[in-house]
Amino acid sequence: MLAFVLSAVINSALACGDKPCSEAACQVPGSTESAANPAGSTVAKLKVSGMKCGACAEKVRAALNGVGGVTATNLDVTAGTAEVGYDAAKTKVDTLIAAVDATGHFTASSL
Ligand SMILES: [Cu+2]
Repeated sequence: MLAFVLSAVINSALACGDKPCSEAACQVPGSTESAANPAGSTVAKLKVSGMKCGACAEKVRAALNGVGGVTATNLDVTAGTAEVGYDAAKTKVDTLIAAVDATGHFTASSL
């Protein structure tokens, strides 16, 4: 049973790696991640479409964290939202949205 669960998790990660996340293997429960936004950071609330599992969330997180000036990324797969802490002197909301859209699997808009 445990091996099956682990296998499902690994498969979901693979499904999210190369294909759109409509794959059946991707349909595992998502997780809500949480990290504190540092004092002084600006917080953008985004709607993120296409996330179906924790592995999707990790892809979105990696895309957002790749933007210079991003200090924290909190994703809620169930709600389809992201809260992104960033340094407003280094980046802006449009850049965050563009980074998510550039994944090709997910799309973001301002909430
Ligand atoms: Cu997924």
